[in-house]
Amino acid sequence: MSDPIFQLITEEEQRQIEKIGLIPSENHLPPQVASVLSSCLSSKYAEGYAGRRYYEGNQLIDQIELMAIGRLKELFQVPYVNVQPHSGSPANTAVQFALLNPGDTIMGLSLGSGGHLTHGHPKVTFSGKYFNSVQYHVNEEGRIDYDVLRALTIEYKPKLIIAGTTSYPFILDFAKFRDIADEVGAWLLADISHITALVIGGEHPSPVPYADVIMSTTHKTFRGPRGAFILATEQGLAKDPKLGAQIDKAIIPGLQGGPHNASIAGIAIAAQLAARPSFKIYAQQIKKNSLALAQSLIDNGLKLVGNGTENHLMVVDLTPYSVGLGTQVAFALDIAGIYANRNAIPNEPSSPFYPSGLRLGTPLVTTRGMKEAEMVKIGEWIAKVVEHVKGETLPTERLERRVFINAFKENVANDSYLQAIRQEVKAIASQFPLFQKDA
Ligand code: DSN
Repeated sequence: MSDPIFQLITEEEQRQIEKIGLIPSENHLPPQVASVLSSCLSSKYAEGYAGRRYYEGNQLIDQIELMAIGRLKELFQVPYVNVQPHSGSPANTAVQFALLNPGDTIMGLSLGSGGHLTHGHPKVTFSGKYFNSVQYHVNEEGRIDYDVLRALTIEYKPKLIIAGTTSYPFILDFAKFRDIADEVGAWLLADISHITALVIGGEHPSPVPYADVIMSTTHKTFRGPRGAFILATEQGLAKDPKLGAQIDKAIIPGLQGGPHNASIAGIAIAAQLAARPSFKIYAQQIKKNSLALAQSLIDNGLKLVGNGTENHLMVVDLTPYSVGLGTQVAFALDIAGIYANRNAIPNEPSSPFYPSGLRLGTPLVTTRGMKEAEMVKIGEWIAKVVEHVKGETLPTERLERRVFINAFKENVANDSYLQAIRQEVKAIASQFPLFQKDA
């Protein structure tokens, strides 16, 4: 009897085909990248770096890793690349390990303002526990206030400033970040994980002229395998010529063991695809789709944090209906065939676990080949689902919340209104392959 794992994978593929994915940090893999992930490269240990491994038999693995490095150097025009981080959090952690000593001050955007846990979340992460973390926040309009950031920088004199986001719908002004970091001689790390394709495609300003170090996951808009890379720029290396060696050492032996060779081969392939003219068109379409989806949501009566988007994502503010409605809306949308994620809004009046927002992004649907017409329709479906569940107010008593959410989930699981939308969604979604050639 075949292992039920294979049946579950088949069902998951069908789920992805029939539904519409709007999680801004996800993407569908190009077949060329997918094909190397299950290759013999996974069988090989290669601790160390090309030409200086701790295991024999790595002559070809060396060539693959060097090709990945060379392609990324060419793509971003940077002098140093490391492709070994297993994912984004280890990459961010390695940069901090390379640049800082325990107790040094770091500044990153708070999670509640759209930042990332590893950018110094004060309570639950390595970065918040081992360093003196001072977080900056967005203002009432949901935007980074660079004057406040400058004042905080001058007051706390961080050794590292991180410019990076996970649910921030606006352009990051890397030139301003550089100028502010220079006030106190701080390192500037740009975490471009979410916007990598936009940067490559010219749809978002590049941090290369400004940041000292840049990192990105490779499985989001970059459209590669799960993994990450770290880049050091000319100005970073000018500040400290040993910067690259420090980052290498922070990855191994500092933090990780053997590299994931199959992922590194996938990164090399993704980098080559990203250098093609069609990748620029893909990046443009991500943004066109994002603008079209945002407009459709607004036209259908929904409120967006900051009233719109300048990149691939947007956050719906559900507080006009009730505080803490994000979980109910995200769950009901999934029943209706649209998967997204609940998300905190700036100055969240509820909690990160039961937030009042919904984060939506267009990389997945763009890769499938969907365009503005589909975005208009998706916006209408989302508005209908919100309207349908907007009365499902989260209890204010903490202890009652879990019971309420469980009962809500049970009630809507077979809701006929949501099921009807699901059939409409399925009819459209099934017309688009997961990876549209040249999308
Ligand atoms: N988990 C990623 C995201 O969804 O944005 C960030 O690491």
